[in-house]
Amino acid sequence: MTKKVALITGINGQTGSYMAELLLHKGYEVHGVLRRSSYPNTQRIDSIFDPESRKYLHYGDLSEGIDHLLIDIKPDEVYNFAAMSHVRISFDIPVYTLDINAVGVCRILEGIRKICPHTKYYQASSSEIFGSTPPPQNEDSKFHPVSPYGIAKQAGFFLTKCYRNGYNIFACNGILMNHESPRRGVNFVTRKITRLACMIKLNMIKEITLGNLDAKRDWGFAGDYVKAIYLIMQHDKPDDFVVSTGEAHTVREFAEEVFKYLRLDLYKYLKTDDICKRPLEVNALLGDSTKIRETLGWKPKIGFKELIAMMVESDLMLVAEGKV
Ligand code: GDR
Repeated sequence: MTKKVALITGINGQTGSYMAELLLHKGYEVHGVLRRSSYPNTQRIDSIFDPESRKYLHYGDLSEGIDHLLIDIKPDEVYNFAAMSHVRISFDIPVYTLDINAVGVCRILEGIRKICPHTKYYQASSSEIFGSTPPPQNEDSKFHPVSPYGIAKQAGFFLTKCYRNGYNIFACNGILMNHESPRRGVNFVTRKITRLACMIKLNMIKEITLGNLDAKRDWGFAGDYVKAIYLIMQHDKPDDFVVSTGEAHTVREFAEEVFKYLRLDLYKYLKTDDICKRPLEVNALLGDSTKIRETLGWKPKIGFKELIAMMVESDLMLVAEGKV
């Protein structure tokens, strides 16, 4: 049997790297798109793509599109995780964010339409599109994005639907709530907290500065969420699904739990600064993922406390070894 071929944009990001591992495990030939950087940016995938298999990694950028790769690789499935993924930074660079997160989606979908219309497409949509809509949020909830990031992701969502309905392309949206792991980037709040708390524990720093402590998020494990994405792409029809744990906590609760795990008193070290806040905030995200649970039989395995334990244990090691 010939292997299925997958192309993952943003393969070196947190979710891209877990997706690559899952698809390799399932026997796919996995190709990835990365942006060129003068500093090594493949740490998350170095263990799965040895120097020999580097022929599966390709330089690319959604500002240009990936038509050359669609032509050369002819993927059965494209997973689009490439994005300017930081919500606060999207207020600093809104035009770039819209170009990559919205127009970039259109560039890929146009490529698929013209070059390989039978290729399936997964769009990493985001719960950020619910914005100010009160929780719980599901597929029928209104989209009220409040950040350039959320607005761009909403455009990506509707472009995906447009190409599905207008051109019969197997194009799906996964509307994922926040998903975390030991591989999370260090400027997202969960990893910022676990990393800095471990540095405090090891007497390397004396304080941690955060922004809005009252925001609520539905935090799941990225490793569980890529299994949901895989099921979405293997479903008998293209569709859109909310992926979430159904449990929300405040940033304060997350930080308290991390410090408790490390036997530290958070309030001896915590500072807040408006510089870590956004001009507009999404106050509360709590997903209702009944649709994917009932239609595709997905459910998350890792809960809130297990996720924290996993991230803290990993950061204790990395910080002690001077690797982060
Ligand atoms: P989010 O994740 O914006 O929800 O987007 P992030 O971890 O950045 O923020 C979560 C909440 O924490 C508050 N917060 C802080 N955030 C950061 N980054 N740094 C701080 O110091 C800090 N203090 C408080 C934020 O205000 C916010 O309320 C993530 C990204 O992965 C997106 O790409 C993805 O689409 C969504 O999750 C779902």
